[in-house]
Amino acid sequence: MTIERRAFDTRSIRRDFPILKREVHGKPLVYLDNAATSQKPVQVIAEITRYYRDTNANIHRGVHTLSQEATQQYEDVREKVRALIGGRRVEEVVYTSGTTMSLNLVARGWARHRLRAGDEVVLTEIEHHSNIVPWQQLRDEIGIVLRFIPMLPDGTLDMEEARRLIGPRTRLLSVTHASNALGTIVPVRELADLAHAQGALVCVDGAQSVPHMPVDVTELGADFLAFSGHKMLGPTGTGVLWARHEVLEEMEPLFGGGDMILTVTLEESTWNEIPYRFEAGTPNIEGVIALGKAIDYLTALGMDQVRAHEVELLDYALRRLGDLPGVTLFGPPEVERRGGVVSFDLEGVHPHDIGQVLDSHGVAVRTGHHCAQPVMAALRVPATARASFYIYNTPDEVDALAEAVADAARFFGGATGATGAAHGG
Ligand code: C6P
Repeated sequence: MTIERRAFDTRSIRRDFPILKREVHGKPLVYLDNAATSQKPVQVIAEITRYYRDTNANIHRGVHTLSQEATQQYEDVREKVRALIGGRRVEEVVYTSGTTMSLNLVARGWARHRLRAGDEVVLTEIEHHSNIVPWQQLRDEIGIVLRFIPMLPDGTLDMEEARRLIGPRTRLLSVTHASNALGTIVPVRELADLAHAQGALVCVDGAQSVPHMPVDVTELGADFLAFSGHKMLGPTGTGVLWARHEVLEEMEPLFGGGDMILTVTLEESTWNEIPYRFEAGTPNIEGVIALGKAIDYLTALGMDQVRAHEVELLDYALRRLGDLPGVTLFGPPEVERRGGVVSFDLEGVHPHDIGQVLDSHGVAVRTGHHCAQPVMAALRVPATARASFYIYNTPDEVDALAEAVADAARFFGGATGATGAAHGG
């Protein structure tokens, strides 16, 4: 695949990430656990310090200069988020603590008040737990019905079943844009068109897409979009729920307290405007402001370039790992249909043991069920090993991964006679 490089220079990018200079077990760190959380550039780290040294104050509360400056800096980030995801209005951006909270806000703030017993919410088998559990909780509370679009053996969705499942009783489709466990990129627009044709709304879990590729809420057909700041160079404890203005107006606040009210008497309260009515209490001010720097960083690179870089690494990693005897690769074989995630298994070796051998090589990957147990059940494996890429990863690091996996195969004595790679499982 030919990739036109604009200003994408991995070597200079790496210089912005101090942690990449450290060693693990005497080996250079090869950080391939980016789907769990990304590393942070100096621009983001410095912004947190700058905020506390120069600005620190509570927001929306004071006429004094520090409070006004903090408020301005915090509010300016809403516009950056809006521009990143192509939202129409800045008030459509609600700050949360991360994708999990954003999805819970959709379930509790919107669905709990809008849906009734028998109404259907359509999910998929490849969701992260945070897009399953809140819906199960709501099902148990108000009697909604959950339908799951099944996964095919290659990790893509059964679109024929999707067409059957999305019907007149469907009130919401809530679906991941990119699977954290397999990398599968879901054809959200196609599903959204099916859902909208039935009058249902569409919620997109963008935790694994917004950090890695261009995402436009209008092109996606999303009514809600949830994502986390910490997976896109920003601090932990930051996240976003974007929703169409009209939909946010239909939502009830989840938490009551300071900042989310207009008036309070001893008898009753009225709510502030959107988005403030969903942001009760003192928020993660420095986190949001530093998230702004993370968005600046990604925007300067260009999300199309970020995606192109990851596709290049993914393509190389699939070939390198696929050439190793005993390795099974999960997820769709075509790079166009997956994000920068490689989930794999090594015959005869438990993923946890793979993780430990890799760690001894300085290679950080995640092993386990990746908070996607239904995916593991569909694959009929207890766990997988997962390497996931980002802007600072290099082909040399893919080589280090492949060599460490080959070492794990040697160390545990399995896999030697096994043949090549298979997709699916
Ligand atoms: N996945 C992973 O290692 P939070 O934890 O709220 O920032 O994000 C939750 C979440 C929701 N949806 C998807 C698709 C995700 O990948 C995640 C987080 C991490 O895969 C941690 S479990």
